[in-house]
Amino acid sequence: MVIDPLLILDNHYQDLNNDGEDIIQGLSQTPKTLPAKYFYDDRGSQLFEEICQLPEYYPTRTEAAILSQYAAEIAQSTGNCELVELGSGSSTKTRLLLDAYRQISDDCRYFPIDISGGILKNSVLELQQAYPEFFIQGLLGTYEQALAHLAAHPWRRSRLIFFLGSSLGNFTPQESEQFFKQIADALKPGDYFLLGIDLQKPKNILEAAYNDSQGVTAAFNLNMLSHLNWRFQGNFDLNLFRHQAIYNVADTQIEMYLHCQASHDVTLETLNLNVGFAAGESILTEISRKFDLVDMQQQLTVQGMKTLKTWTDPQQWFGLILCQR
Ligand code: AVJ
Repeated sequence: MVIDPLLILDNHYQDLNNDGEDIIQGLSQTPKTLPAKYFYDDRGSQLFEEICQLPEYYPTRTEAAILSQYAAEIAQSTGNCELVELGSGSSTKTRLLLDAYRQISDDCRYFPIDISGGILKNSVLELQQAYPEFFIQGLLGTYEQALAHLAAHPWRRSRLIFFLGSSLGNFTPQESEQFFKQIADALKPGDYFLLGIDLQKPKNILEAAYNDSQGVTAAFNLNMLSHLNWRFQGNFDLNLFRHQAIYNVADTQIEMYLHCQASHDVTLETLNLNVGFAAGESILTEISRKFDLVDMQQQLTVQGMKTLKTWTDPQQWFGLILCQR
């Protein structure tokens, strides 16, 4: 069976190419902010894959270790399911889950969702080769578009939505509440949600993970400006910005900044936007919240998703929560 590798969700290009309202908003604020989703053009997704291999960046390998130990138990707990992954990227860790589901089912479906078309298409083509018995199709779009699509396409059997890598950390508390509502809407009673979250830990470990010695995280952060340059005909000069990540202990979140080195103006032609930058001014490009496993279970319960089981590593650096609507 030949399956189109990608399904482009409604208005994907409109949302990403023509809109940019969120950029105008963020750059007109004081302090300036930019939405973290703009990290992920194809180059950004590539750089993120490199981050995942860094010695200082513990989340990916810690979560992968938990998954390799417990994937079979997760599959046993849910039984045969339609598998939907939000922000799948290269789907490397996903293989651990797909291997486990392949053991318990002979008609698996897997829908990875991502905003980077290049990486999504490549990973779907590879997975179709590796799992010929699966129906695999990438959904190209934002989380909002994907969850709206899923809510409009209920699956008669069970569905498991998974959201790994602590990508939830990019959302403010209000945004996560909204997001959990959208997840619940895309599930019917009895369906499952598997969430991977990075847990609170000492500041020095966290800051090292986001200020790596090889400068890959710095390149990833600066790449957001290149992305805006090509997507919106901008003229950000990457040499005028410096990367820094700090752990805000009070808010238990990493904050990634681009600090402006010299006063200058930037234009984004297709957004009709001209912005002044002062020397020493900074753009907040990302928050990466660090969570408490018990707290998170309570928040999920409030949204009607009850925890079935949690897993963590021996150091309790990362947690997985399986819940049911
Ligand atoms: C993909 C959002 C989970 O917050 O750790 C990695 C992104 N930023 N290094 C994270 C990121 C800097 C990552 N998430």
